[in-house]
Amino acid sequence: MPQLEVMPELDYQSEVYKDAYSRINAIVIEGEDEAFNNYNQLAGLMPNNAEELKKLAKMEFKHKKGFEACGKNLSVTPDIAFAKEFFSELHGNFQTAAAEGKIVTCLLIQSLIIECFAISAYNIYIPVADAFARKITEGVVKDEYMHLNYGEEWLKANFEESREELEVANKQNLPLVWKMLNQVSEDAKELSMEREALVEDFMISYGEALGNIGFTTRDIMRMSAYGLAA
Ligand code: Y39
Ligand code: FE
Ligand code: FE
Ligand code: FE
Repeated sequence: MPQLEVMPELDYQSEVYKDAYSRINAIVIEGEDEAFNNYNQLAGLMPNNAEELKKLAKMEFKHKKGFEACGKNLSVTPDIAFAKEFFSELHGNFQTAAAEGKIVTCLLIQSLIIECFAISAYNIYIPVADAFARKITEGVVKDEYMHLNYGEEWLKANFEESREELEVANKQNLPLVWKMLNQVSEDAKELSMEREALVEDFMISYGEALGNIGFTTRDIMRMSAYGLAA
């Protein structure tokens, strides 16, 4: 990864670092809050899986608390208004799908796209985080792999009847990820998180997930191409 090459010492107390952190930390806190709400909403849509989904929601709530502590530890006030705007389109798409009872679309948005986004961001953040945040993020990322696995398993078990909806939902939502990454890449860079490393890690996790649920390599290539233009 490019970020493992020699880089200038990070000053976690500098104004530039803290300014960037106020947005990245807010995105993570708001993202965890979205995830908490999304899994609780999915529990309502999937009564047979409600118990498990509520457990995932509880984990997301704990993550949110952990990242709030990371901001406090650096004396940073998270810019939550910025973060709400950042998630608004993805949030809207999830809400529309949930209102229509489209479980497959909701799972693709939360358990594949958002979880892969989280996994890539946390993996890239851990080596450059302050000691306090690193410990918290290491604990969180383990949970995110479980959440991704939950979505993969359900979609794999229901692959044939889900694939068409998955293709449509991918086409609609994957471009939003690139838009979001582009919006945040300058701030991420201030934290020593390189855009290319984030993209690479995301694509690996997302592509693997699509493969695990039953898509062919050819499908994955075609589906991954959406959004590259964004
Ligand atoms: O499932 C989860 O816990 C996901 C909500 C959390 C998403 C976190 C979003 C991270 C994006 C940060 C981008 C920084 C470069
Ligand atoms: Fe929400
Ligand atoms: Fe989480
Ligand atoms: Fe999660």
